[in-house]
Amino acid sequence: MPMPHRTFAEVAKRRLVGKEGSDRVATIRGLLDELPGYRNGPYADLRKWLEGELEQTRTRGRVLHRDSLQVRREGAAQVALVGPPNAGKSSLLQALSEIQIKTGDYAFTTLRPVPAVTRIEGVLVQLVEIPGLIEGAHEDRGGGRALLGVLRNADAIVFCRAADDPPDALAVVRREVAAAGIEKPSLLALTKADELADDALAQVLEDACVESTQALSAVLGVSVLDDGSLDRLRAAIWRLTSLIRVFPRRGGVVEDEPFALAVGATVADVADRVHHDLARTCAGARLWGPSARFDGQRVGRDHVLADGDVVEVLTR
Ligand SMILES: Nc1nc2c(ncn2[C@@H]2O[C@H](COP(=O)(O)OP(=O)(O)OP(=O)(O)O)[C@@H](O)[C@H]2O)c(=O)[nH]1
Ligand SMILES: [Mg+2]
Repeated sequence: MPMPHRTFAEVAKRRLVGKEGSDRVATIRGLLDELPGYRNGPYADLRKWLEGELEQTRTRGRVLHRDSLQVRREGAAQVALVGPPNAGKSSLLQALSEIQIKTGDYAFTTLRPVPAVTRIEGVLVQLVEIPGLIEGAHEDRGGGRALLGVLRNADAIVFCRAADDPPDALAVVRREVAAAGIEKPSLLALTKADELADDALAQVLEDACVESTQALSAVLGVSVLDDGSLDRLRAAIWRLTSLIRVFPRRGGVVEDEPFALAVGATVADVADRVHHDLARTCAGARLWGPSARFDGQRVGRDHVLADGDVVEVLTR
């Protein structure tokens, strides 16, 4: 004698509460097995409902899986390289870091976000190449939702476009980023600058500055063959992060590795970086550098620091 269909429905709902993924799939399969095999009537309706649940659970699983391309953060900031296929993103990533990655003279060489760490101004910054943003990406074309998800997580964006490509080569990508509601500090790198003569490049730079008035903090030409241009790009990326470097001084010795702190950071924040306990006992600091009025100035714990300051924390 089968369980009355109303009871069955109650039992099924109760068993599914709080279950997700493979657990939910297994529970639904079990219920389907228990269900009497009538082709019509209330049991058939229950079967249809359970089969629908099964399909939905599987889709949710796939979406969850595809949306989790997330790149593990490293370093003080994460900066995304975004641009049309073949813009030279991988080449830049490689030139700015130590990784070996595939570059190619054809579109879509890179298929997944690729992270690499670079040292800028003595601080480690993570760069991530976001490949393959195509028209309709914000509606998940080409797996765009997951890629945009990675971008959403970044602190800043370097838009890349080959200097000898038409200006609208980047338009699609910028539209998709905007349509996804992503706004970050950003700059435009006109790549492969070596492919153009100086005056042609100057013209492209000027045009790009005029066209992209919105939300670009810098436009610069770069070439992986020109170290000077890469240094300028590094400096511009650093400014995008809105971080300052503060060098701790201990026992009269300035450390090589600066702390990267948010603009507005105080002496107390430095103390906290050294050690949480130090944040409590910190009475102020001796200070050298841009925010000091003179070398070794005594300042309080609330003193706001500037990029390049050297700080020796004093305790009570
Ligand atoms: N002359 C010159 N060629 C470059 C420069 N940077 C990249 N290239 C060339 O441009 C082509 C594409 O470079 P990639 O770095 O693979 O471009 P990408 O944007 O990563 O491309 P996808 O991953 O396919 O989207 C390659 O043939 C590179 O050698 C540059 O500064 N100067
Ligand atoms: Mg690439």
